Amino acid sequence: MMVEPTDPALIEISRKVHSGVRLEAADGEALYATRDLHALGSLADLVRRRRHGGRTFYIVNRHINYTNRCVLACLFCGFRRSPGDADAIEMSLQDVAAVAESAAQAGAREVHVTGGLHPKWKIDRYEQMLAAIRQSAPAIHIKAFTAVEIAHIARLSGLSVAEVLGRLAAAGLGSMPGGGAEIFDERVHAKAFRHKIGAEDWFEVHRVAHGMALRSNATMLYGHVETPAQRVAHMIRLRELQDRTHGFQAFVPLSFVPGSSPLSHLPGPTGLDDIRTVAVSRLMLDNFDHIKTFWVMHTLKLSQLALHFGADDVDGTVVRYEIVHAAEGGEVTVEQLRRTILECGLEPVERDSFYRPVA
Ligand code: V47
Repeated sequence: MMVEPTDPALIEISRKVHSGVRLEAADGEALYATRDLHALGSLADLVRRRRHGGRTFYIVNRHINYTNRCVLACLFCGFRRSPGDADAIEMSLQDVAAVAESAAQAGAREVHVTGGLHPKWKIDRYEQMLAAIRQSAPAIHIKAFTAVEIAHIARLSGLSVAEVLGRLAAAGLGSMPGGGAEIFDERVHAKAFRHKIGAEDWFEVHRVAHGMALRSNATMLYGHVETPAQRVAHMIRLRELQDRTHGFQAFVPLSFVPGSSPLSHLPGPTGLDDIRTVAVSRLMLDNFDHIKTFWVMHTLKLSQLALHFGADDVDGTVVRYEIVHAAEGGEVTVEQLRRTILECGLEPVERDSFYRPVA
């Protein structure tokens, strides 16, 4: 049942959503500003149900973060280590292969492989990593390497993005995660992650990937130094590329965890901000099929709410996640994920890496 808006600013927006008219930046900003949370959630849920009914997706997967060494020093990141640090990690090819093999034995369909920007490794090292996974777990889907890693591999190897993606796809890359987008705004980029590739390069990698029929996701890291207007502008830029390529599968809003990052003095987003961001993204990104509530950051408890505010995907079993040490910790079982979804009155659907239901 629809909740009628009490906030006059939502009345026209509500009309647009009901008749399928695309929202503009000002609408997104009004949705961020409203105190009428029920109407916001109700509109996002309407869009979610139009697309998916009660179907709610999860995947049996495993995240592998192969190194925390990184040439960058993004202010929001507590994961990176410098070469001399005692807790710098570099997983060997055998280690990566062994994790993939044990994931496959435990029923995983996908490994999500990503890491820091290693100062030395060139493309052959990444090809070997993919080949090692292929060999130890032949049936597993390899979703790997953010646009930031791809651009870095291209630069260190003296290759174009298309050449890198072509070679990695030939070695077993199946799709790409959405990381590294952060916030596209140039002022935020200059303040918080100056040396990382900017929006143009991030989009270029995804454009080339989509041109080669590689599907990818898109993220937004929110709750640090950006404004709501900059978040909405970020979503609109994603929507523009999606109009042209239709290569994005899911939007993944990543809730900033201050933890041990250089921005640890910031409070991080509140639960309300998390929920709002899920809902606004569902409403703004009218050409994205899926909105993911990444439970590692949202927690399973908040993810239940997010599933009523526009999200239709909870990622998966994850097992180990090194990039942030969030409250929820590492692994959840399939049973826990299904119970989380069922308790919401929704239907859990185990999916493969392309959102096809698996029996
Ligand atoms: O790009 C870094 C983020 C991203 C912090 O595509 C942080 O399905 C919160 O992209 N607090 C990598 N976030 C992870 C990622 C991802 C995760 C889950 C699913 C998918 C997908 C993609 O992690 C980085 C950065 O934006 N990050 N530090 C932090 N302190």
